Amino acid sequence: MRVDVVTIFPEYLAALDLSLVGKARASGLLDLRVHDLRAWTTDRHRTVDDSPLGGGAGMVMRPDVWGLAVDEVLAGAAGAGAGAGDVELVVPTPSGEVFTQRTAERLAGVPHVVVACGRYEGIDARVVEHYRASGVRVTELSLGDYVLNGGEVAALVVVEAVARLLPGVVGNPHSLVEESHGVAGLLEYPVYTRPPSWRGHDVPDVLLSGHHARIERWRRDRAIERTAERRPDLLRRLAPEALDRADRAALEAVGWTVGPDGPVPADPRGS
Ligand code: JBK
Repeated sequence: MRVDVVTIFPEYLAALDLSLVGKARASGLLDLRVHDLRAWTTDRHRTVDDSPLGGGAGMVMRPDVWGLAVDEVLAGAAGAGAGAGDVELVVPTPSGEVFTQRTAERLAGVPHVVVACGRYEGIDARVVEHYRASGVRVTELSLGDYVLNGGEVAALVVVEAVARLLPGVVGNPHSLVEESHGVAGLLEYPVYTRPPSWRGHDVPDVLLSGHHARIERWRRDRAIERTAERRPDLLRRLAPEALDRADRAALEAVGWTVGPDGPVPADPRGS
């Protein structure tokens, strides 16, 4: 898979030389290239922004500079054999759709991803409009409802989340299916290692019992409990068919019941 990141802070992406992503790059599974947007400026001051038309605070990134950059990055990969339908332009922005594990899974199947990192108040809206109109798939993504100074952190998040899904990047594919936000739609159960007693806190006995069916049940109960407490939004999305009798008992124990559309709080006055 090829990923191009365009930013005015290429050094920000240095973390992608490390760890699993660094290994994926070294082994050739991930062809990641980071570009300095200012390489496409044409003036002496290498200007990438201008004041917002219509007034208002801050600065907006210029469409002409972004157009030259994205054109060239798209052409570079097309020359390397990727077709126009194989590319997706990702633009991190607080007004984008929320980036989830489903987004990462989808992007892991795209041969070429270009991430355009905006700064200031964002990129002139015509850039997204132009590439969409020219047939490029464009996705505006948000990490969540908080303010960052630019898209670079989101680019790091997207590249890490996607790269670890590429075949051969994560050593044990089992660790890809059991984790939080996997197919089960539940948060992960709590995990423990040795020593079995630490500062007066003991590892739950069942985990030392060697009884695999009981361990599995205990873990699923804890996952249900945690999800109810921390992420009721995820719990509501579970399909009733996915919940067995023991799951329903675990839900009842934390004040939930299973309605025709899935789990809902048992107390009708509750949230
Ligand atoms: C935010 O992806 N984001 O969430 C993001 C990108 C650029 C600026 C931002 O404030 N939140």
